[in-house]
Amino acid sequence: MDVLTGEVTVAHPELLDFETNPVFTLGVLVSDLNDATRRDAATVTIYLQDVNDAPQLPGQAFSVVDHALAGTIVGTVLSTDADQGTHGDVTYAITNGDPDHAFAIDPATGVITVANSSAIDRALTRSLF
Ligand SMILES: [Ca+2]
Ligand SMILES: [Ca+2]
Repeated sequence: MDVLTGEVTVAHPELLDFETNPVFTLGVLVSDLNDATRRDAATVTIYLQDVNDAPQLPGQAFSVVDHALAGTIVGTVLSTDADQGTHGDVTYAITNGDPDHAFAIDPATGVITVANSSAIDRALTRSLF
């Protein structure tokens, strides 16, 4: 806070995290520059406005048996999102690495299933020869 103008600015942005602490209550003192005994104090409340944080997706590994039937559950991708409410909603998609659509991912739950059993076999064949 500027001593003369009273302007409140952000000094340490890393401390402003809505998910950690959404409200700051500051004790503020005003003093007469010529006579510090003439003063008043009050609390100033600062409410952080939530911003939509990006979800975090750590790398994960699953295994599935060869010749697994379509519909077999391979695993559930786990992600985190710091936000509450609709800003915490996420959707999943497979974007590459599966040209034959051997697998499917549930966009809402992150559950990966076998979508095309023969595509898994083809992929194995390709990698063997
Ligand atoms: Ca947030
Ligand atoms: Ca979010």
